[in-house]
Amino acid sequence: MAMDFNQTSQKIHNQILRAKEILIISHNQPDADAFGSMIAMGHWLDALEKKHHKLAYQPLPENLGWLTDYRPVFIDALDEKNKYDLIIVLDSSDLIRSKTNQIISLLETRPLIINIDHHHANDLFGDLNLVLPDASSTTEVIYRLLKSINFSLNRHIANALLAGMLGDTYNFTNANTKEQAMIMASNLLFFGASLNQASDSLLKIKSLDSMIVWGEILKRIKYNSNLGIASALILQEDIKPGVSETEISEGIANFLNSLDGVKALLLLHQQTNGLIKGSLRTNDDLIDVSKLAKILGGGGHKKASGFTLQGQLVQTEQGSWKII
Ligand SMILES: [Mn+2]
Repeated sequence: MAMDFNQTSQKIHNQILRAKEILIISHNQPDADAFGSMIAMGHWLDALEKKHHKLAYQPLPENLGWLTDYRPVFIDALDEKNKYDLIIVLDSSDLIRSKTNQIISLLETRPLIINIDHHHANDLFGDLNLVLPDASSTTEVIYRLLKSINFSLNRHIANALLAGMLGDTYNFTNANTKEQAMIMASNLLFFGASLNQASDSLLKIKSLDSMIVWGEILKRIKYNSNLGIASALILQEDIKPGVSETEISEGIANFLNSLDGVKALLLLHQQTNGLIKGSLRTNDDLIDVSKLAKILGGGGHKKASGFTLQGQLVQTEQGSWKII
């Protein structure tokens, strides 16, 4: 490894100690790893008595409400009055997905940028880059960082780290689940994290309405047995009030990926704004779905990636679907 992990961790620690005001950012449409990373980082900065804000694109979803404590600022609240001298970007492979470029342009002086991530396509945009493509999640990278500088975890940090890792490993079931992730999980339990609460909050279907939505989507699944590819669609009319679309689409993508015989999964999700969000998943060691996502203008991990297309999903007379 070109990067010396302990040395970079030490440098990050030093820069944080030196900073006066810190902004924590993660990507748009945050998942459990993004939220867990921001929350864990916030607790660490609290322990160091460092003034900081977490920038939010979305409020914490209800199912993660048990994690303490998020207290974000929203992007419209930022202006040139903010004097951040350090930005920590989490779980984002570039500065665009986290909108960091946009935020920097609002500030008078360019702050130092720390990049902590596990995407193999991370373009190392930071002044300091702590990127571990073999880590299950960004919370695992943060866990290793805190361990390397001998920071003693508390229950709140342990819970946030566990939630992120369980989210990205889909409860220890996908290809991200390596020995290191299991060791980390058992250590987090030792520090007081609740495995029950974390896995319940990430996996259980929350309501009868959600279950009915799942039913509609599952009816339309197509499976190509020659290629081992399953595909599914989420239409706007599937979504009932009070049901979280992100939760549904993530849940469906992960669920279908664990189906026997499915080598790869394509999920197309019609959005209200004329866009179609695509998700790709695989558990096959030989398949890298991020290559296809990249061709379609998206990105992500080898095992889980996504892309966005302009268009509308419509059913043909033969019953199949096309994008117009
Ligand atoms: Mn992640």
